[in-house]
Amino acid sequence: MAYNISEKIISSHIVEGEMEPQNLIGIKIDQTLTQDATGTLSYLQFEAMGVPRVKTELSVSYVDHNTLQTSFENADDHRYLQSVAEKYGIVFSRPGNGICHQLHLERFGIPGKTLLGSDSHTPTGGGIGMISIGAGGLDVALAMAGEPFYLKMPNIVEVCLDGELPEWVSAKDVILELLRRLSVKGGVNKIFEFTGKGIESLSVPERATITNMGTELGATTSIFPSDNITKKFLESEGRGNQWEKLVADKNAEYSETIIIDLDKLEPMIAKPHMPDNVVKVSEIEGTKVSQVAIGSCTNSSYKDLSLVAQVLKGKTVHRDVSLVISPGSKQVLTKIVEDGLFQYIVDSGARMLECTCGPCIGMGQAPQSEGTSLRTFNRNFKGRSGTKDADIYLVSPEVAIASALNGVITDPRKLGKYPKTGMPDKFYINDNMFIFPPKDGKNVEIVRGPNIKPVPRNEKLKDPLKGSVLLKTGDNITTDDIMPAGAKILPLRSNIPKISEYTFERIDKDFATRAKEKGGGFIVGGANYGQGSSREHAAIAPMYLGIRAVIAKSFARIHQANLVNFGIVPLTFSNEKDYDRIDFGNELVIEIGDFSNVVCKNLTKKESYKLSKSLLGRDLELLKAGGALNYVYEKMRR
Ligand code: MIC
Ligand code: SF4
Repeated sequence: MAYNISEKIISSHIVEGEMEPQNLIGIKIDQTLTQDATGTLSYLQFEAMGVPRVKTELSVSYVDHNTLQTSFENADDHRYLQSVAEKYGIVFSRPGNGICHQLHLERFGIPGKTLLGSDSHTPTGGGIGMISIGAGGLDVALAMAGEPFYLKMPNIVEVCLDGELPEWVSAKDVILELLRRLSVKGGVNKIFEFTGKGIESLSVPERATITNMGTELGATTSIFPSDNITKKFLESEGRGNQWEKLVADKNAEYSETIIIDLDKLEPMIAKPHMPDNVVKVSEIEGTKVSQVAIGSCTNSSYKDLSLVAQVLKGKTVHRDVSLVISPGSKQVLTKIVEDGLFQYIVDSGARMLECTCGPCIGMGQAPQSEGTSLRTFNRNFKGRSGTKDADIYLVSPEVAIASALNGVITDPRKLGKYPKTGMPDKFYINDNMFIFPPKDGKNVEIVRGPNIKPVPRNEKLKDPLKGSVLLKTGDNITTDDIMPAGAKILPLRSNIPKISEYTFERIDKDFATRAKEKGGGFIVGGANYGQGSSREHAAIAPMYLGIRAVIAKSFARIHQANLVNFGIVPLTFSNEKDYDRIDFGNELVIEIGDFSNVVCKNLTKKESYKLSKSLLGRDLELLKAGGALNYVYEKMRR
């Protein structure tokens, strides 16, 4: 049997089900990662499982999101995470060390392994040839407890990169082009596997830029082969012995093939407020810019920053632009210092930030009112930057830096000679910001700050479900819409009763109050409901407010799994036109039965609709139990 790369890794990790497209499969997880904003809940749930030590080959707990520390909560969370890591055998990455995905590539990613992370951009690891998938914190906790990870076997799509990227055009433009073609829904239940001559000119961090933003396509994950370029990267990290060749078999099959001719690609830009609102930079050149932000898990590698520094050499940032730069890791920062490149950045007037997510998650650097911010990040959802009326554009480092110098959106090809960039043969390696766990953590005491509250649980599924429509939304609602992030709300991630007050805050200020007054109810959504972040909070908070079901045209993968995990029933319309018939405030009764014939009676309008479920066998068990927590505790107790 000829296998592609994804099939090779999945078949060597499958523990349940058949590797047939759209089948439920369970796979063994070799490595996990968490970050602080989702990690606290993940570990609270892990603790409750009563497993003395993680059962994975490697689990890493990174602190990179909530580092602003405007009050005690974040620092308390960091302490909690550090103590949990020590107790249960998890590597702890201290704040300041870098962004989880960049660090994982540098220090821990291994071709051919599986990685599950409580962050939607975990597919960054596909750049080094891993099957790396984003999931809710509970699924990651289960993987740490040695349970398989369950998913629908995706269709494997080949993306063949022909030719070579022209100067001033880079990996970011490849993924923006894919987003332009396929949209933010285009990758649901798919794995994008990259092939072709074009991949030979892409270094591991460039590949990772592409797989990172496969998440914006809604993909399960994306992956590159493990070849000589991967080998060189691992060698530069002093990990050459962990390299293994991993390429698709000659006659491997794919569900479809997409071809991108790199030679013909131009600098691209995603306009406000969606990552798929992509046009050529040349089409909107000249728009005034007030902020440029370079960094995030998409574009903060040594390759990115060395380009930026060389362009900045001897120049000054435009007087009307604030340029902020956050390196992806301490290693990247050290390397640009060592090469003398840091000096060019500082001289230019750029503002250096710490090696964290920072502005990407709205932790500082909100743009000015009605500002225009160009960012090398992966998401430009309305309001995510912290300024509601700002326009956020997503670009490559090349476009970002050209625009920062000119004060207007600029096609970087106008800058002239392309600086020599590339990856070094050797990085300076200093793992002093990782704390490796002791052999035995039995006596470690877990430190819990006052803001850390137990994770609430749902009740068993009631049938029929009764209540009113508390909110009706359009298409592509993001988890940032459901549960916003930013410097004010993120510190409440470990406190569900408190954070739930902000549910849907940006769309409907009164949602939480109304939900409480009504004792819960339903949400009606459009297509791709819950796209974006993996935050479980977008499911737990509505659950805490009494939401019993979400009826939508379709769901994003991770959010649907999170809804099931917390016992909120995700239902879709059998006939999409029924979406138009249900209105805000309508009283509904939903008869679930055995899930084979779900009927929604609209008492207000005296009509009924047929609903479907795109759920798999195991999901139904979880829903009946009132969520995965109940189900798992029940199972473990038995
Ligand atoms: C994001 O980019 O939205 C985040 C913050 O990294 C999230 C996780 C979170 O909400 O904590 C993600 O992408 O999963
Ligand atoms: Fe951090 Fe932004 Fe990457 Fe999310 S997308 S992990 S917030 S850098």
